[in-house]
Amino acid sequence: MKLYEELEWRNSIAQVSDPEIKEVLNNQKITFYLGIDPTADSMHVGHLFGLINCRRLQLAGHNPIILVGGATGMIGDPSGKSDERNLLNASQIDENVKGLSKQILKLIDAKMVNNYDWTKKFDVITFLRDIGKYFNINTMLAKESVKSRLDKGISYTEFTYQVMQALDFAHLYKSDNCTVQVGGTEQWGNITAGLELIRKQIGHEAKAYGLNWPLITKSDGTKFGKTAGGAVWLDPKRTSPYEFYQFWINTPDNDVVTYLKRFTFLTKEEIEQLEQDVNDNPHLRNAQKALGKEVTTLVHSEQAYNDAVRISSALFSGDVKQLSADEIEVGFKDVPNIDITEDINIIDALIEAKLASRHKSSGWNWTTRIRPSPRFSSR
Ligand code: 383
Repeated sequence: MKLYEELEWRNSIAQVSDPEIKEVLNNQKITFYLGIDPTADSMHVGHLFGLINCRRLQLAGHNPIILVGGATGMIGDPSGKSDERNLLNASQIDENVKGLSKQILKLIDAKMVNNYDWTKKFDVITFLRDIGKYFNINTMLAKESVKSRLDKGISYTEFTYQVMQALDFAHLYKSDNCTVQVGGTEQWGNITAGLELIRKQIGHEAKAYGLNWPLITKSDGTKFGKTAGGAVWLDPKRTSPYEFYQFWINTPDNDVVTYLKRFTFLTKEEIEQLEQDVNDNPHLRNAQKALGKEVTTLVHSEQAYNDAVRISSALFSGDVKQLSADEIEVGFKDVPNIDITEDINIIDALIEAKLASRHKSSGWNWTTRIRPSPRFSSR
């Protein structure tokens, strides 16, 4: 399978700026980039999908650049956001750039750039005269990221974001002959702003392309990448490898095959085999186990994966004696718990931990209904 067909098979292409990109990706060697804003000091599983896609392009011979947005992070991308963002301060952004860069390099051997390096040189007059003139307000207003905010309001700061991202693409096109920008679907407006700027600055002979991958959806309609404990982060201090593993292991049967395609480097044959297994032996959860193994090993390590499996099966069988105190704490993090400071009877303890609820049945009799505690998945 050629690269483009493989990306399609892996449900990893939502739209492209020009069908010609298929020929470019399948038969040429190009430089492409993905941008990540330093809004936190860690990436989450949504970013992981992007980096895995970049890795697929790299394995097929293309040359990746990962841009960390030291400049754009100061502005705030309105794309996909219904509210104005709070501005982050410069030292926070510096910290975040460091955290992200370390994580990125662990996943992909890419050239890393920071758009602060070329954006900082602009003064207001140069920016408005040399760059602003290329942008048409009607086009800018028509971008989904702006249009969807017109009722609620959007600051001039966030409105300008698309110009900043466009500048980056034009800069990398010139400095590195970077001809493709990739990103999730909500980045379409920013990516096409860059394509337009390149055409206006360089001319119609300029060959540049945009590629979007789809937003990951879940069959039950809930948001991908969130658990009861919040977002699923790549930083083991935010989301332990055990929780990370549990997240993948708990993938519903309806989603597991597309996640295997999107998040692992298993081959088509291996995934088709697992798909067969979901149909024939769903109770064995072999596809979920393979998914948990591949992604946990990729992001953390084989050791972390082995530990996660051990914690999971100890908790499932109830044999917690074999776990260390730290492992028990990790395993019980999202389980209702209370601190017991003084004598408390078991019923009150269960109620306080929200494992049971008290309800009035009749007259003076209070009864306690015990709800089943959240299940651990052994697998
Ligand atoms: C900044 C400057 C550029 C090119 C891109 C950027 C960042 C971009 C953005 N991206 C998201 C982020 O940083 O905000 N404006 O969190 C996410 N990406 C990728 C992918 C995704 C997007 O980093 O869909 C998920 O991970 O595009 O939400 O010159």
